[in-house]
Amino acid sequence: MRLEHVELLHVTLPLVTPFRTSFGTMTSKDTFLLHVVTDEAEGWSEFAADPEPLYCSEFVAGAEIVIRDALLPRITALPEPTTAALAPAMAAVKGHELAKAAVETAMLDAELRGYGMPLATFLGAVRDRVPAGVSVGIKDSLPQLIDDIERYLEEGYLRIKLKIEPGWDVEPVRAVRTRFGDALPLQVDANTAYTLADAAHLRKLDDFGLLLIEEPLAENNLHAHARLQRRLTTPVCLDESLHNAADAASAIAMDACRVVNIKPARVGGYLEARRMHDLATAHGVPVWCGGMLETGIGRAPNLALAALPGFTLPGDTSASRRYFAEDITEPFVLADGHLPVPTGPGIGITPLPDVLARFTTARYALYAASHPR
Ligand code: OSB
Ligand code: MG
Repeated sequence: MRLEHVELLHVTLPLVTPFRTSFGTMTSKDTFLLHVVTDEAEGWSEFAADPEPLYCSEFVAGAEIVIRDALLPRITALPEPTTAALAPAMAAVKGHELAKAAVETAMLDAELRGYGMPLATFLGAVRDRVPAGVSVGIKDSLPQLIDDIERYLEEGYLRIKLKIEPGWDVEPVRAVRTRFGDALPLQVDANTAYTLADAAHLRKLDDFGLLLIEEPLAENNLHAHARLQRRLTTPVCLDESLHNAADAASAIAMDACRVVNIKPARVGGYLEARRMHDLATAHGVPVWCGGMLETGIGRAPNLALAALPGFTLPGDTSASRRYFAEDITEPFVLADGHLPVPTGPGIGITPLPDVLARFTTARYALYAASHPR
């Protein structure tokens, strides 16, 4: 495989409803797509983070620079840029997992398209559809929260995740349990908003039979999460703190988490995501696929990953219309609470050219081989 061209496309898609978390409010998905052209096939990926480094330290403008100046030069120097060679070639660059994931995923898409192989087949998927959960942002009032959840449940979502923060935690959980009953699969995500001093307060959540509490404490503080887990019966799940499979191994060994959120972008791509899945599954730890409000380009490969056997909990892989009035790909539509795993080669989907053109705010070449075939 020879890399001929890499193009970056800035896209801005309005969200159907503002998404508020403990770290901020998003009203649009502002990011970039990578489009690679090789002598075998073309590939697409989406950078998962946002213009500001609020969820994680990476952000759109920084990722552009690191991809252009640090990652692509290491890849174009390879004699053969097969997907498996990319992470080792990029390893000298510290961190920047989300940027590395964008590079690796576009190349993986192109390589698999060259073989005519779907990503789900490559990863070892055992399902052709995956159960869908939905992540529900912080609202201005409890009635508004209940209304929104009612609508999602009518649409068929099989699991609800509530975003929480200090001042919006026990009461919303209680209101949801009171209205929808104890059988509703329910979990919460704090996005690092608490400290160990809140342990006694978070313990109140133990009364509500939650599937898990996601990333309650500071990013990367496995020790504090282990100490919290000792005081809770609710399983702790880590998101922000796990950057690779080795982090998950440490966290599991320390009992810092009993569930793992796998976001392929956060761990540097689908190859590492599969290793994290294998590691957790070998330890009997359930995993589920997180999301970053991706367009169809980011969602399609997440659905392939979520079809692996260890993904025993519904993920944040929701339908296109939960995020956007119009997606840049054919929309993913909920059927019986599930989304279909793409069956075409590679990630199984490409942007719709007309829609992509309307949502694209800038595009430029990041790399062009001097002597393309
Ligand atoms: O913490 O899981 C998170 C969205 C953006 C950034 C971080 C998170 C989220 C979500 C929504 O919870 C997941 C989704 O529906 O894509
Ligand atoms: Mg999270």
